[in-house]
Amino acid sequence: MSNRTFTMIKPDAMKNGHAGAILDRIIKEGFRVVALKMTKLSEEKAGEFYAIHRERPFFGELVEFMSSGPIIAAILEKENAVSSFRTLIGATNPANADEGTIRKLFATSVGENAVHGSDSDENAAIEGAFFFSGLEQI
Ligand code: RTP
Ligand code: MG
Repeated sequence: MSNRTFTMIKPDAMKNGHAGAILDRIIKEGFRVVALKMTKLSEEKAGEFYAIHRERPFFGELVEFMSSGPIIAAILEKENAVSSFRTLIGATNPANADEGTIRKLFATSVGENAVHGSDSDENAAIEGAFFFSGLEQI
């Protein structure tokens, strides 16, 4: 099992001023920041990142939302990083997220849900490499 995952602080959380609190929480939960940057996705890049969802009814909205403003992308390290981070962020729909999870605290809706977390070790590696070169991973 790999010890790395990939996350994004999504445009809603950036716009609502939650980026600092989210990063603080992630670090306090024991994740080490391996790489981090603020950037803005074009529609094309957002579509490429979420290509797995291109047949889903929400794909257009997702691409529009994810390219609507700046994001923070980061690679994180911790034991069982992928599952541990998904527990920390909570369910996709904040209405179903456990108390105290990042999405419960900071998400707006099922579409605008504050953070991304990789769903497998394989995708964590692919998604990390989408944003960061090897030299940028400390
Ligand atoms: P993520 O990939 O962003 O960490 O979220 P997730 O695994 O919890 O959820 P996933 O099924 O992978 O969906 C990716 C993102 O698409 C948006 N979404 N909108 N309107 C909708 O019903 C709907 N469903 C999903 C969300 O932004 C979700 O995080
Ligand atoms: Mg997902």
